[in-house]
Amino acid sequence: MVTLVGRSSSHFTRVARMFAVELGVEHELRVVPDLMTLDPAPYADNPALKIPTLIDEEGALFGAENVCRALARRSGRSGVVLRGDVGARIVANAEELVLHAMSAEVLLILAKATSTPAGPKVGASLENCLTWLDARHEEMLAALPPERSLSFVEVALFCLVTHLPWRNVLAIDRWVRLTTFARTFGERASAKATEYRFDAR
Ligand SMILES: N[C@@H](CCC(=O)N[C@@H](CS)C(=O)NCC(=O)O)C(=O)O
Repeated sequence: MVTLVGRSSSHFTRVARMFAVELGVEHELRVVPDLMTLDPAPYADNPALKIPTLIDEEGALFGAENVCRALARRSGRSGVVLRGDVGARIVANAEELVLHAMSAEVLLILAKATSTPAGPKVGASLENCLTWLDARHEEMLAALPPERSLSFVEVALFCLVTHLPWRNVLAIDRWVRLTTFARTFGERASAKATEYRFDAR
C-alpha cells in the first residue's frame, strides 16, 4: 500500500490517482487540508508546497510525472507510455503544453483565491495551448503506440480539460475535439473512481 498526498479537487493529483487505479496499485489518499499553508509538513515535506507526492518504502517522491513513473514501475505492467517515451515531436510538444496549461490553470486559481493578478500572459497562453491541442488531437493520438494500455499525456489532458469547467476557470465547449475526448475518456473506470470533489478541510 502506497500513499498519495494530494486533494480530490487537484488535477495533478488526479493524474497520479488515475494511474494508480489503471495500474492496479493499491493506495490511499492523504488529503492536504489547506493548500494555502506555508508549512511543508502537510505536503509530505515537499518544499515547493505542491501536490501530489507519493510516499512509499523509499520515502517521498514529488510531482505527478515522477509519481506516474514510479507507479508504472511498481505495477510491472507493460504498455504504459510515460512522458518522453515517444520520439515524435507532436507527442513531446503535447506533453509540454498539457503540463504548461495545467500549471497556468493553477496560477489563475491561486490569483483568484488571493485577489492578486496572475500576470498578463497566463490566460492567453492557457487558451493558446488548448487551441493547439484541439487542432492536433487526432495527429497526436495517431503518434502514440496503438498497443498502449495507458499514456501520461492522455490522462493529463483528460484531467486538465475536465478540471477547467469544474473549477469555473474556463468553459471548454469551443474546443470540440477536446470536449469529445473528455467525454469518451471519462468512461474509464479510473476516471469514474476519481471524480473531482472538494475534500473536507
Ligand atoms: N510540478 C508539480 C505541480 C503540481 C501543482 O501545481 N499542484 C497544484 C494542485 S493541482 C498545487 O500544489 N497547488 C498549490 C499551490 O500551487 O500553491 C507536479 O507536476 O505535480
